[in-house]
Amino acid sequence: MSGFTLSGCELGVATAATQIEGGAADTTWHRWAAADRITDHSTPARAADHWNRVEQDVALLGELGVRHYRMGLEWARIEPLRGQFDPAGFAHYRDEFTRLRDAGIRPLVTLHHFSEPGWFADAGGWLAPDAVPTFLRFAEAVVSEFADLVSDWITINEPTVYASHAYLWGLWPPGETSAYRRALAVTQALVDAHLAAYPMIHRLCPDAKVGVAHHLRVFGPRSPRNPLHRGASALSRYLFQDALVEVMATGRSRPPLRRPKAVVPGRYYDFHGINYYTRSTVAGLADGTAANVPVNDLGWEVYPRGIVELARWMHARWPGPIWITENGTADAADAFRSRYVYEHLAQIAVSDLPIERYYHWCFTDNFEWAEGEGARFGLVDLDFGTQVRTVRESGRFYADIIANHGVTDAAYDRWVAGQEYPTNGEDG
Ligand code: IFM
Repeated sequence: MSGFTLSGCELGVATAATQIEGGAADTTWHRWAAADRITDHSTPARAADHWNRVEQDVALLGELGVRHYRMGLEWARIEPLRGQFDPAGFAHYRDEFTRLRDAGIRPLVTLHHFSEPGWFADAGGWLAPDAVPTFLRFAEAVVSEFADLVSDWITINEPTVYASHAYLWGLWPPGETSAYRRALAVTQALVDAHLAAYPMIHRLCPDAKVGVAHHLRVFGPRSPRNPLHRGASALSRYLFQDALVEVMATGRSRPPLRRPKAVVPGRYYDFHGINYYTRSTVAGLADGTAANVPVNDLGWEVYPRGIVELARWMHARWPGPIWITENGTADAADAFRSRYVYEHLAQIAVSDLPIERYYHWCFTDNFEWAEGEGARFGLVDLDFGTQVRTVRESGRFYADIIANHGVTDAAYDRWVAGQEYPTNGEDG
């Protein structure tokens, strides 16, 4: 297969507020950077300075022909002090949504994407007894304010990634390690937040489409014949995603997660958001990567079939539209991103699943959390020092796919044919 048509799947790009906006705000991540916890000592105060460049970035989205844009709202900019909402924060995002709408670009808005106001963290973060109502008050204020401009909402981004990085691996604020009970309690709070936000958003915005953006991986045993590896792989998958997806989609308990008392089991999604990047090869409790496989700059295996394997798993259990809310790769040299895009979209093109949208991560290079500025996920190259944006060849390829509703043979020859992935060698 070289060229293909994508029918029924619309293409967009994704971002998150803390990763692109820049500027001063009292968020958990600005504090984390101030404590020098970012690998390359960078800070979200720089990022892509999007806060001051909305006009320029919306124009760039338009140049690329993008019609769907996933973005986040920085909670600390809207509610800088507990219970005190800032009209300037609302006005800024209203201006951004209006510009997007005027340019014919439909926003998909994430309410929680790894970052919270400092005051929320000071009160105990998601472990505080009133964390969920506090988040819901913010969510209600936002949805009421923007219901005329936004109808596509993501409540929570990647709950298990958030809980594990922050409470098990010590990599993200508050930096706890092996705090299993607290990781579980935080995950439960995020579940509760979604299950309460879902009906609330529909009450405020009857035409809304609401879902969670789940980080899903393919899990496989390092040695398929080793029963310990098989068991560890199944357990990892269950704990990382199976139980979580079930509870958030249906409101039913699935140990170790439970249904909140006030929740009636039912359907708590209008679409399934899947953030898909890689496959994990499991030999014990820690995550791993197979040997001699294609990998990106961060060592993540490139495994295109996984995007549809996971969508199929999800749709079979909880039927409904699938939105690939993130898919992309760290490739500073732009040496294999076009092939990555091509191979993942090719899987979607031949599948019989209702994959309605695909948002490429990321629009521009950005602040990649604990990795800082080094991991380059952008279709658009960003010079962080000068803030000059330069569309990469992969960005031109993506624009061509949007324009042609698929990959033409000419585009394949121009952007994909000559690209190969690096491999990771024997050690995995
Ligand atoms: O940058 C992140 C994003 O915030 C959540 N999903 C994975 C991306 C790449 O690591």
